[in-house]
Amino acid sequence: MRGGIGSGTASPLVAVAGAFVDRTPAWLKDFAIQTFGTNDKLALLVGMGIVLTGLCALIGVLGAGRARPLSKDGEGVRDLYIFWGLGVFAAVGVVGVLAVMDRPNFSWPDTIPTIIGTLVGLWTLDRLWRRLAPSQPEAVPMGAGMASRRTVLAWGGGLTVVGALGIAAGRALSRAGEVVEAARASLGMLHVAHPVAVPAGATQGVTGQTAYITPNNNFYRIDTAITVPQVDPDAWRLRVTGMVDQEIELTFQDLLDADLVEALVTLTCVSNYVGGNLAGNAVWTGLPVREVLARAGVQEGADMVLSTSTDGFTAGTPIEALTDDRNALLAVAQNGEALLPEHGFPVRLVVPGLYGYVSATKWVTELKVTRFDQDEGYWTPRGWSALGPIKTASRIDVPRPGEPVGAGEVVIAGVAWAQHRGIERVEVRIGDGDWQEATLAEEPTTDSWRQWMLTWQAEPGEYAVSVRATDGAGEVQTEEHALPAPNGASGWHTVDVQVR
Ligand SMILES: Nc1nc2c(c(=O)[nH]1)N[C@H]1C(S)=C(S)[C@@H](COP(=O)(O)O)O[C@H]1N2
Ligand SMILES: [Mo]
Repeated sequence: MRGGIGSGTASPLVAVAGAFVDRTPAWLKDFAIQTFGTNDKLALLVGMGIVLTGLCALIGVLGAGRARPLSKDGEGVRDLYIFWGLGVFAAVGVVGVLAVMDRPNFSWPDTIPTIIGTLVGLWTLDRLWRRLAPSQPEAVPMGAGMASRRTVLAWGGGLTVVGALGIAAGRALSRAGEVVEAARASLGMLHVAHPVAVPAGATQGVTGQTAYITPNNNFYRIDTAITVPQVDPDAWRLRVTGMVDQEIELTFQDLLDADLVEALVTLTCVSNYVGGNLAGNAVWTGLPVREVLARAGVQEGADMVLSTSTDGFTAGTPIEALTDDRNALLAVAQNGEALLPEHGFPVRLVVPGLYGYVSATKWVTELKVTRFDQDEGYWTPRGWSALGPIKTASRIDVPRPGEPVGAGEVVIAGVAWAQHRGIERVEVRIGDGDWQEATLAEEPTTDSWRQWMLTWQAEPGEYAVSVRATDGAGEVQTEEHALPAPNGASGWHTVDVQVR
């Protein structure tokens, strides 16, 4: 996968967006996720579109030499405008090439489309502008401007068609998406040594309460990838490198042939706000990471595994979380189905108890055994903590804020999580009343969230309803309010409920 031609990013737009994401500081990532949620990438592309349109307008104005000539020598001034117009266009092209070179797995052929596009654009603009710019401005006959405009439109239309054909040809040539679809579909029954069954008691079934298992197509998605990596499982390799007795390499088939285990694990994003929904629960099928690390032989002094994705993302995970008895998996399936491409097909990491940014590498291709004083994960130099244990959290799903309820019996319900420590108690406070203990659903494992509910005899009025959880170690969820950066939000989720 590494260094292979075509595994880099050839599209200048995608490359610039990717390079931008890589340089996003913590506060901006935070803002983007809070403002745009999972549409943050779309927002970025729209923003880029606006900037590009502005630049094109500038290039157009410059090239057409609309500004009043500064001297009698109109022709010279026009040449100057054309020079600057082409200059700005070339600069945009250079930025595109630099961004393509900045991308993971870069190889020189990736720059070809951007270079050709820029050269064709420069040549076309130059020809157009020279047609528009007659050498004797006063000798332009009436109506000549109209003819020129028609010419410009014809050229513009022609180029648009050529561009569209180019994109279509590119799509047809890259069959990656189809290969991945076929591979996902052909992944049959997995050989699972330790299956899990979800007990019925894990679900309380209150209307509006978060489902215990999150459907795959409804699972939150957070990553830095502008386009979803399409990784052919036949070409996929996992390399285990660094402080090991012997480097090893696994194929996808090696994984499928191993004794796979199933585990219920709730993933959570460090960017989740109090009450937010960047968390999801699934049954994951995979090979315990500790078995792979044992095969390679971890050397004395290592304290971190740096996992790397095809897209260049990395996560630094404390080695004990990957070698102790918890279900840290190289996962190949989510809720019994091959991973979706956006959730890491063919293989991703899932580690109970740690936020995704330090553990849940999707499209994972390398595990480097190393030390925290020698390596750091993707988000660490961008203002996020090197360590990311998940903070105890609880959320009120119903009643929803802004949806008044009738007086009488009202069910307050939600979920709480403290992965790998478990949830021991959930309490609810209504208005300035006492904390009341909620009823907990069954907890099949401490690694997943736990549903809770409380029935309330509500009288008309306005109430602030708060929730707090106590983890398996007896630690009460802190009231102290913290924003997501640098190591996760904290504070009690409070909802204003209106009873009529
Ligand atoms: N390759 C890659 N893996 C990644 C990320 C990423 O940006 N790139 N983001 C991580 C983060 S921040 C989270 S919270 C989880 C989210 O996993 P999901 O999108 O399957 O919910 O993936 C993790 N794995
Ligand atoms: Mo995340």
